[in-house]
Amino acid sequence: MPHPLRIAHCSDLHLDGDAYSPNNQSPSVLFEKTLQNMKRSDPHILLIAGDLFDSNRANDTIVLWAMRALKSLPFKVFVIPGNHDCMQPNGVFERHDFNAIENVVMLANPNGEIVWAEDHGVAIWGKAMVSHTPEYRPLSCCPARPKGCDWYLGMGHGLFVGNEKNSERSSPITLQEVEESPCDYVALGHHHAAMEIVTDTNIAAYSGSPTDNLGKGHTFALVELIEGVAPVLDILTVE
Ligand SMILES: [Mn+2]
Repeated sequence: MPHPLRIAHCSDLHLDGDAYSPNNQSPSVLFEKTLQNMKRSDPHILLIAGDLFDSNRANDTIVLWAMRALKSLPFKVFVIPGNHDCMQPNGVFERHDFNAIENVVMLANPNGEIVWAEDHGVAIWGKAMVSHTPEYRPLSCCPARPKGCDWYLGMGHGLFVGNEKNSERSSPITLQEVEESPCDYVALGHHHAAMEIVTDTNIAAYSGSPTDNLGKGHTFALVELIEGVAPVLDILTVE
């Protein structure tokens, strides 16, 4: 029987951008607080579901600071790009190799890839966004559950469009795609307000942005997966 898995999940940090916070805390201060908060819950892994940076022009100072912050964490970190920091020539993730950080895995393949946190029996699937367009479908073509994993997680950065099948919005994510996902949990990013998408078959969530107070405030998600039980999802406010 697989052991329970505790996942920390955040997105939309926009570290090099202007804070969306009215009380003037910089994104990097809020990110640091978020990581401290997460550490208290002792997660097995952290998922960052896009827009760690606000722009592909993010300067070296902030990028190197973020790389050091991730490197210092006592757990493995999985990152996908978002629309603000998508895979572009000379973009932030081309200039800086996050996969060179021992405990960080950057999912940089536009066609999607499965990576592993072997210690915890976890397979993680996600795609790297190249362009934020209606044709780009963050959750399409997710492979079936790989053999040998205890837990299968998905990551995606895009706009939830519910039942709208032919949405003209960019990077759409439909309810059907969530329902049909083979993953035990799908970590989403792009909406800055936390949002839970619970279906009969599946659970996905936007964690909300720790650096924006839209919705429930500066939030991140903590998810507990336990065999035979529905995932336990908590949206937590950064203290
Ligand atoms: Mn976004």
